[in-house]
Amino acid sequence: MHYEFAFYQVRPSSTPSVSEPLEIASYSMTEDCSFHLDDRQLRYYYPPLPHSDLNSGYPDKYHPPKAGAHPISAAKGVLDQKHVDAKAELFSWRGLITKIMCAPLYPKSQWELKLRMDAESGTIFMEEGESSETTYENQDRMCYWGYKFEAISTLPTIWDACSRSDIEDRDNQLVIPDEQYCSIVKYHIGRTRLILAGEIDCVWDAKPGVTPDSDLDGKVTNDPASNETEGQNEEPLPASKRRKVDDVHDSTDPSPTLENPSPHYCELKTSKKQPLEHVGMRRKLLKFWAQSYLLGIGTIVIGFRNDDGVLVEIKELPTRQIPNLLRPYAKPQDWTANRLLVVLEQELDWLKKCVQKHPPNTKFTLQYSANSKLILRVHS
Ligand code: UBG
Ligand code: MG
Ligand code: MG
Repeated sequence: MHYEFAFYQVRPSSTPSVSEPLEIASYSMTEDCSFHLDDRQLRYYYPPLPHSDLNSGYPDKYHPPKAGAHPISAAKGVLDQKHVDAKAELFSWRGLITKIMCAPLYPKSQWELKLRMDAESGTIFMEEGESSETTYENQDRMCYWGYKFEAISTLPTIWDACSRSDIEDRDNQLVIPDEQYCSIVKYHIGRTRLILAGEIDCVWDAKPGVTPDSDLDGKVTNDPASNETEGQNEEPLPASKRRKVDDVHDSTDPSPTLENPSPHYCELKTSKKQPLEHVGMRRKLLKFWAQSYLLGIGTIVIGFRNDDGVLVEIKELPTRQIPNLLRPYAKPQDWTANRLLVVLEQELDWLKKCVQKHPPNTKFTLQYSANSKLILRVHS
């Protein structure tokens, strides 16, 4: 038995209401893939040297990722250990919601996710399914370029508390992508209450509540309990507090507060530089936007590179400016940020409705395979 969701059947609708993603917990993963309920892996943005060569250190100083796809129970475990009793209808990795939301942008991609509704809480947990990731030429080196950009664009603590070598030796340090700092946020998109977990590359300025402590080997710490903000943001927000997709000068948008660090976070990306007239460039920027928007990340820094992996330009962009940046170049058939949010709202409604028709703990796979529709398969 299966259900289908076709993108051409998405009903025209106004952009759904989306509340501000509120961080309810954060944690760190170390190279040995163990989880720590603190901010030890939080990094701080500091621009790299212009014209840096992203090949530097490859492969000698590279420890390729070995963690594999993470089960969503890992993020749920963090909430349990921190005694955060947050409720949601859907609990997933941010990257998987990015996949669902951006599926219409990539009609040739193929992926599979696994879903299951927990009997006790009624929450639908979603995680990676069987991977059918195709490899492409030079993939390992190009992935390294992305990780290397992260290594040379960040510091272990705020600039003031860094040693000269922390700053000047960034190009010589090991590149270890399994070292990660992650944030777990709670909010609603349209009618769906979500908890999403995802990796945060760095903080743009500083994380509220975190202060550098020189006794801790240059690392910073944070009291995990200070993140436990259960109970906030449960109800849909009034119109005046809702997030706007593309209003750069939106005076109603809440400014960063001590309680919520998400707008201080920063996503680092690398990309070949192409003009915005190029459909591939517009599509890529929209995906960068979606990935960051879904965790409430305030800034995206793009390291544009040439074909040889040498940085040619560094662009620092507030996440919410990206839809405005793309607008003058959009063709009538282009997917826009607003349309992707409309699709996502309806996809989430459809998923909930289908899953709730079956007893808890029924297993589902959600498949996308180059046919402009999602297929939800029910397994007995
Ligand atoms: P996303 O999708 O928003 O991506 C955020 C960041 O996670 C990326 O940064 C990458 O640094 C990393 N990441 C995402 N997908 C992969 C991937 N396929 N392989 C390696 N890194 C990835 N995560 C790991 O930390 N280590 C792994 O070895 C790893 N292996 C994976 C293998 C497979 C087959 C799949 C499907 C996923 C794998 N992941 C791995 C991803 C995790 O399952 C998990 O999704 C992620 O760690 C955190 O979730 P999100 O932040 O939601 O992920 O976008 O700048 O390139 P950037
Ligand atoms: Mg990353
Ligand atoms: Mg990144």
